[in-house]
Amino acid sequence: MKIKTSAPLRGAITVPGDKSISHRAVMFGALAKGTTRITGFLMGEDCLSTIDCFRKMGVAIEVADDAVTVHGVGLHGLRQPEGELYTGNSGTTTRLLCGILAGQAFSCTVSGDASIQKRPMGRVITPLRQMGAHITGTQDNFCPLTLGGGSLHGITYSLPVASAQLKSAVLLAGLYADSPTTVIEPAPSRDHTERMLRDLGVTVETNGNVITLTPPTELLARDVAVPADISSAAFFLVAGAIVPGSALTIRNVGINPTRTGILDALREMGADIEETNVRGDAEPVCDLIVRHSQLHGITIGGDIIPRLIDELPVLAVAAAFAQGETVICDAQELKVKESNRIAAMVSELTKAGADVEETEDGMIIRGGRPLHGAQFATYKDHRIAMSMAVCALACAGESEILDPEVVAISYPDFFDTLTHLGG
Ligand code: SPQ
Repeated sequence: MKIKTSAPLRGAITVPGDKSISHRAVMFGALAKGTTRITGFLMGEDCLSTIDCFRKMGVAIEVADDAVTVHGVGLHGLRQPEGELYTGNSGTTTRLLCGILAGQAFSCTVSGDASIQKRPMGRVITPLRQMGAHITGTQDNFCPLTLGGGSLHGITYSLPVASAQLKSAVLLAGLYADSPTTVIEPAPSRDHTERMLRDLGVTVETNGNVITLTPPTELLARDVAVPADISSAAFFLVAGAIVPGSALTIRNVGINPTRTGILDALREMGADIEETNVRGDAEPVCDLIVRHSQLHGITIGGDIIPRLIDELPVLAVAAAFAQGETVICDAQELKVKESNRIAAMVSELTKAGADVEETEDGMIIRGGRPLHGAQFATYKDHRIAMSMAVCALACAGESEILDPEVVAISYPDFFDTLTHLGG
């Protein structure tokens, strides 16, 4: 995919549905009693992997345009799949499934693509075993994982990393335990699991960083309207901020406070971002308006990291066009995503002429140099591909994004939207 220096980005766009919420809507709908109609569903490869896994466990799921209907089988209605459950490239599917499978009466095997087979699963194996689950995995840390049915008991577990997937895996196993389950987070991570389970009638109490789930007798199905994904909106927020003359509206974006670190960081860098038409309750949404402005460097670290973890690659792009130094720290988790996102961004931004240094837990970007187009690798990682495409818009000359099709994981129409905007 070739990308040239962009004219100003103007107009209004809608980005696809939230990936985290789409996965959970299918999973929880499958475990509920009754029918769940999901609108705004993300038809990306990751969420389709989730649908596929639950179909293999006997759940009837209909897909039409951006609506999905899940015919719930109840908490104890899943059936043993024939063969392995294949989770593709999706860490969320893999880890949340582990929590659910830990509580089933049957055993089955879960695995995914080459990237998934390298991502750490020991973090979910440890607490699920403490709850009584039988799990084996390659080197006790990697897929394929085989999970056998066991009777589970509630635990109190301090998460070693701020991870919504780990938190969710433990809470989902807690649905099947004989007593309440408590997780303690080092810093708040996205809380869609807690909000959505509450909506289905489960008692989930949050007190600061301590979350306790009381095992329910059943989940009651409720329709879900999925907001647009702020992680996908992030690419256009940065594009609008760095391409001179831009003024862009992004409609109906989810602004759950555990996801809005990107807005806080960009504003601290001097970005002009307006939130209008704020609405919704369980998952608040708004329209975002971004206008070009001169950015400056900041330090991004500490508790904000889990609130913008997936946006750090594109924030690194913003930093390369900002005046002064940006330090990204406390972000070791970036090394165990779909790719090592620290190494990937340092290498690709360097190709464009940026001054970037890799550190133990992040990177230092000395911004403000004029950048030039180059041939950018994606490491088969959707967020690296889209981040470098945004970078290319503000580079002098032409760039090429190799393996552009990887965007289908979370944003199949990304390049169409970019082209439509004149990028
Ligand atoms: O699902 P997957 O592959 O892990 O996707 C990513 C992404 O960039 O889309 C991470 F690579 O998002 C995760 C996110 O980083 C989605 C997620 C969730 O829905 O619970 C939580 C975060 O991961 P973690 O490991 O911090 O819990």
